[in-house]
Amino acid sequence: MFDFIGSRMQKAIEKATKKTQLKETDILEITRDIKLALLEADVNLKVVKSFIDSIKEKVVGQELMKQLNPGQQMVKIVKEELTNILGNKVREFQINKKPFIIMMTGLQGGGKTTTTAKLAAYLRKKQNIEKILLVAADVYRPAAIQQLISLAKQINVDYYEKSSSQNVDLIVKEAIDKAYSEKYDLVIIDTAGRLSIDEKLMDELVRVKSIAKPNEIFFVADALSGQDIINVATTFNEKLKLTGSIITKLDSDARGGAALSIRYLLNVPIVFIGTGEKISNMDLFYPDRMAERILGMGDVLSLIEKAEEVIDEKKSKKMLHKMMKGEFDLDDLLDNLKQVKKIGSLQKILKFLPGNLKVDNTKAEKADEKLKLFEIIISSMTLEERKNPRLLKNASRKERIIKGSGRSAQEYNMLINEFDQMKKRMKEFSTKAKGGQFDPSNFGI
Ligand SMILES: Nc1nc2c(ncn2[C@@H]2O[C@H](COP(=O)(O)OP(=O)(O)O)[C@@H](O)[C@H]2O)c(=O)[nH]1
Ligand SMILES: [Mg+2]
Repeated sequence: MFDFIGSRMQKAIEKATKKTQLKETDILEITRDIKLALLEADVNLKVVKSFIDSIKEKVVGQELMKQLNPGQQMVKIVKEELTNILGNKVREFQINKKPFIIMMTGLQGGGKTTTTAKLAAYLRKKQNIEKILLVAADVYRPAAIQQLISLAKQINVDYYEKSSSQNVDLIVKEAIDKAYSEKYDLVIIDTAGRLSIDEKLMDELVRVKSIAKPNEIFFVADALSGQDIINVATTFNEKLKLTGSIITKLDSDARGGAALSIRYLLNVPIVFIGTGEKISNMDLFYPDRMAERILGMGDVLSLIEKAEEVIDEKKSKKMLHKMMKGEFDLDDLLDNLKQVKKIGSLQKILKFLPGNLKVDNTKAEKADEKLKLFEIIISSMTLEERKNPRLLKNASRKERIIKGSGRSAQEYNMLINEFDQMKKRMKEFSTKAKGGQFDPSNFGI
């Protein structure tokens, strides 16, 4: 699902993460790509506009261009804003009174009857709700009543139906009376839908609401719906005051954008999503997980968060200053190695990165081994030696460290050589910087 948004969105995101610097034109290009991806997915234009505006606002507000890893920061902003559009936090759903009454509404074929049964099974399992009554209030199509009965039997819950009558008001009233007198825990009313809104249907639903006094009124929206579903939902919301929506058929290759737009436009939270025809194919809706899925970011965000958690910002700034001044020593290197290790191996870090980044596993593995080796050797040095690498040329010190670390002279020399080269590169970098080719404030220093 969402593959269509996915591929385009992921390309935009990939573009962003690869940049070490973000220029204004980059931001325009990336937001344009995101905009196209959303419009292609049939997300409502108003929603897209507001989404793009809030991204731009944040990018400017956080002075992203001046930060370290601006591309990754941008990905983070996109994810946060998408999560916001989708409702931000998961909508808690708790059966807190008896009988708890849920009314299912929506157009015909959207998935009301199927979702009625799914909800019953879900709540029985997750919230230990035992005595459940499904009410067949879609009375105009005998097949619809039969469908509800057969689903109720399949999941082994009670149902209330009256095939002989088309008096919806009476059926609902009798069902609710039964629920109170027989102490049901949960009642779910499956109402009738039409192919489009009509006044008679709306009036009927308003009456059902006043008779049943439901605790929740869900609007069931098919992910396959086009933009028209927004008008339908608006009318349902005006007449019934919806408490939530359920988006069905998200397992299909539906675009989903229109149904998802309902959340933002009407401020009606998405509570559940349907992900298949089977009874168990229903999940609570998590805006953040959905955003991640749409962005196809894999675990990149958790990696960024982890890195933020682990890497002490003050420390890294101090380190950068030291590098610039040519004061970087082996103790600093050890510190750096430890920080990388806290996040995980280089291999793991590379794997976390999104897109089709080709990772040369043997290379990454070798690099990881080297990091480990360096850490071991540096750990065998005294603090004085780490701070003053010149001491390391001393033969007896060298011998002591090699013995203490259990590594070979070759490995020891490799570390010393690489460290020397590292320092040389830092010096070059720093000279360029002082020559005005590099402005440390671009790095937030
Ligand atoms: N793939 C898929 N099909 C679904 C889902 N929810 C419902 N359906 C199918 O959609 C069709 C219409 O569902 P139904 O519950 O009868 O809709 P109603 O007219 O609103 O009651 C049925 O064939 C269902 O099996 C879903 O989440 N995924
Ligand atoms: Mg039905």
